[in-house]
Amino acid sequence: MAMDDDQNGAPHAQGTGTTGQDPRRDSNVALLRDGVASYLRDSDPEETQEWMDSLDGLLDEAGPERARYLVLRLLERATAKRVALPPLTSTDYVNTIPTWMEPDFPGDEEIEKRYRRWMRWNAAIMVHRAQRPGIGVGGHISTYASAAALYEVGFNHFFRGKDHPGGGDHVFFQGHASPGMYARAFLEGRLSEEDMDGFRQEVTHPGGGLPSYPHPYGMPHFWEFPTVSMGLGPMNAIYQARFNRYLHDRGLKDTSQQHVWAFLGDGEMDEPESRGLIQTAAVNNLDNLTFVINCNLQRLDGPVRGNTKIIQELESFFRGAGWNVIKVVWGREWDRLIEADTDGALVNAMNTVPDGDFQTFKANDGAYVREYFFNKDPRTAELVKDLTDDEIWQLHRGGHDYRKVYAAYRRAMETKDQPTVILAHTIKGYGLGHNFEGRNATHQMKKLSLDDLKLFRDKQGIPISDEELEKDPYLPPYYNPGPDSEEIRYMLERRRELGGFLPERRDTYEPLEVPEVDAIRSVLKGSGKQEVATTMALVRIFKDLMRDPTIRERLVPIIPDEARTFGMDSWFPTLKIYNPHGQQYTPVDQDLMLSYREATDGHILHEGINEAGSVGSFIAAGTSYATHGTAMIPLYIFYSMFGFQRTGDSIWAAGDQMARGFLIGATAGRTTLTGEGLQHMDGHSPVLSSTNPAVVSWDPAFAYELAYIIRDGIDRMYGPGRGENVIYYLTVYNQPMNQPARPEDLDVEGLLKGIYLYSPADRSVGTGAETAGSVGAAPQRRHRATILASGVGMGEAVRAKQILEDDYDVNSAIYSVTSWNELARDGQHRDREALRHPDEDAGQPFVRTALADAEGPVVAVTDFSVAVPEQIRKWVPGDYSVLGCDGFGFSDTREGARRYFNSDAESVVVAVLAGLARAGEVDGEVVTKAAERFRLTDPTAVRHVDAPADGPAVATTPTTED
Ligand SMILES: Cc1ncc(C[n+]2csc(CCOP(=O)(O)OP(=O)(O)O)c2C)c(N)n1
Ligand SMILES: [Mg+2]
Repeated sequence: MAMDDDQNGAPHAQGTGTTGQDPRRDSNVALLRDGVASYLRDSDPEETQEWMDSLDGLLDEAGPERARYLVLRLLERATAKRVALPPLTSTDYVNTIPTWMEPDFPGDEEIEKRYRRWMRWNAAIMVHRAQRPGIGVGGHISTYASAAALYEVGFNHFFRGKDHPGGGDHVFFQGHASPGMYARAFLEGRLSEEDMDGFRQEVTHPGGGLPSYPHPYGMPHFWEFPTVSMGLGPMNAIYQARFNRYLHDRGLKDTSQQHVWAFLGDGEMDEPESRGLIQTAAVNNLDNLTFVINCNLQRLDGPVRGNTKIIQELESFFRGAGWNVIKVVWGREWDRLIEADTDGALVNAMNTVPDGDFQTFKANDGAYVREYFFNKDPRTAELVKDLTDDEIWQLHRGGHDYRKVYAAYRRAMETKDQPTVILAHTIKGYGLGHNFEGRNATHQMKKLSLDDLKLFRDKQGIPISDEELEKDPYLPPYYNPGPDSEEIRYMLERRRELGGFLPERRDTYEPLEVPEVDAIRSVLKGSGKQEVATTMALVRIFKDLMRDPTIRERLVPIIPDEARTFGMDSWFPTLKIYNPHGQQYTPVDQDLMLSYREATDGHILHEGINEAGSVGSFIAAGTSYATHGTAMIPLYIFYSMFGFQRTGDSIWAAGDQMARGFLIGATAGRTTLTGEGLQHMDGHSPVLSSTNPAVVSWDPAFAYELAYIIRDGIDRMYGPGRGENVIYYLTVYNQPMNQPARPEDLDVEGLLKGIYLYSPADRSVGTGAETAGSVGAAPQRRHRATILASGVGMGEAVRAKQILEDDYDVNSAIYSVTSWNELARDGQHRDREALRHPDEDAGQPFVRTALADAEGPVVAVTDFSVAVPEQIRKWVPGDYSVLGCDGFGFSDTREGARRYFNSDAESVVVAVLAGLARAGEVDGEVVTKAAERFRLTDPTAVRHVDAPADGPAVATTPTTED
């Protein structure tokens, strides 16, 4: 297509270049540096041409390498002179910190090297011994072997322990490197040989064993952060660092000297969670965060990027996101060669060799490296002509060089306003000998042959004799010269100076006094004529609780861009949204009461559309009682469909880390969202939440139930004398309803255990606006039935009771089930106790006791899957049937959806009648007729039968749409 010069002519397009061609038609000119210059007006075309000509001349005379050098130097100079240039996202495959800028290494390298080798040995021997006959539980050797120097520089010179006056650092250890941390603790005297031999035998090893990976739950005074589910560590480290800032900015704790370190694998960086939130760290200027990525170029099966270069890829990625990137590619032995590489041939080779080849080099020998790396270019061959093959083999990678690693860490600590990532080039299986180093299978190798052991011992200089190794090749000895040796004394002194051992987890904090439930006035008295959904009630409850200054101070609302959906936007102007930069713009709604307010000391963590990061914040806040000794109460509210289903693994990690707090699955249920449809209709989150042992799930029907559950939850988590590691999951709905007042004779114990009698069979229950709750004695009927209901199922139960009473001669009792899951857990627990101690009375499951007086058939109704109430079947007396909502959700009215799933009042009525028929109390005909009357198979019938429509939405009704 011809270009219309008048309309599209680029303003800069003066001059015709050396070719005389119109530059607008020469893409090589117009798109110089990805279009960077294409929009600029050229104020002096002649001068421009002179510069261009000199570059062309240089290219002709000195070649592209020299031209490249000069252009890069110009860029460097321009940046130094504060000329605003777009950044380069990638640099040469060399160390970012030039040798001349390296600080002196402050430690004793020789001593540190000796005990680092002992750690490598002990870590590998621990795993090897765990493979002994009869145990065979394995472990990983090669990961730590490749990362030992990265950790040791940290342990000896950077990581601050819990006794450090600044409060101590938070270190996320790479999961599969755990043997190295145990090996260090062994040399430090924190673990015994016996402990080491208990690796991966947590319940069968006498006195308890060591967990495979960093699991705070399994080793609560050692591990602080669970990391082994790849991708969670990087993400959670970012949110830990941000939360540390949040605590500081809110004036709750001085965290200015607490650094967050995350040790990660290069393969791990493939996980979307590893990379997907790095912008958060840059946007928040988290210079209290350092990622150390161990780039051994391998993952489990083989190379991370065989054909290209993972370090270069990660450099561009992190730089692009605004991080400070430090590459530690080559050890000090290369310095001299790089210096001698005057024409850039060596750097060119480094730049162009793909990772797969670098891996292969290290699985061979010096001669191979000479042949396939240096000899590819006569200029690089020349560089090493005086080196022996052995000396070529001794050209180390940067991640194994203390000095280079130290320089990078120092720089990271000194960097301001940016998080730092250190990309350290290493060898997987380093130091383990030829059968391990760089081999594709090395990740999975758990055992060393006798020959491997001897070679490994020699390489690491371990003073253990051949005889000792030969004695029992399954049990080669550990090496520990004891606390009096020079090395161990040095090592302990380093830790003492840095504030104590790591990893270490502590959990001492000041408990919180929780206001009594009567402080939650607004919901206990019922909603009167107003219709209020439980989502809205929840917001009111927390508002009431926040009248208590401690609760207000400690509550951390976490919201992934749904505050308006849940009616929480009223918190914006009062609690404010946390932003380390405050609010530098004028909010568009500044004149409104509910203006969008950001502040440096804001309470709300507004995470954007980002459930994964929200759980990261939830974990950081919910473990603050341990990581900071400051109890905080995270309140993370989300679309229930995007909770457990989307971020279940993170919530699992929260349990492992013993987080405490509230997860609120809002707009819950499979029928309540009237129109939102398939991707929003959650019918199964309680099934998913039931699988997480840390999670206590609740499906309350009424606002007053919520008040009791939440108040007791805070007390269980942080109250004096309590301190349970529980995460509360509450499903709340957007369906407006009349909220009854707290019944006078409320069975609080039952409510908090999962079930209580809401409406006895001999009482009537109101369904209208003014009559919600019990309305007096019911007329005596011939039959009895029992209905169990939770959540919005309660509305259907109440309506069913009325129909049964009016039309079918049945008095029914309604039990409110606040937690099917807890009832089931209690039942399972008692059954198990009975199995284990047949001679003892394990007691009755609570649900069986609670239903001891239940009469007639029992029908359960829920807006969730049938599987939820089915959990308690075993302990429900008599005839039990369950109505729930299974299958995909869809968009339609609530009534239509409930008829479709058969979870509505009419379906409950028919289920009760069927139960009565099975008991011989009514004729089968009655059931058939009722089913016909209500047209149970026909969702369109709800338009014609007497289904109540929801009242008009009132001001307090949350919207149903995002
Ligand atoms: C989410 C997840 N997927 C898979 C694994 C299994 N796994 C454990 S280690 C590993 C390879 C790790 O490679 P890398 O991150 O490069 O670490 P390295 O051992 O090389 O340092 C894999 C796939 C896991 N732990 N977590
Ligand atoms: Mg790797």
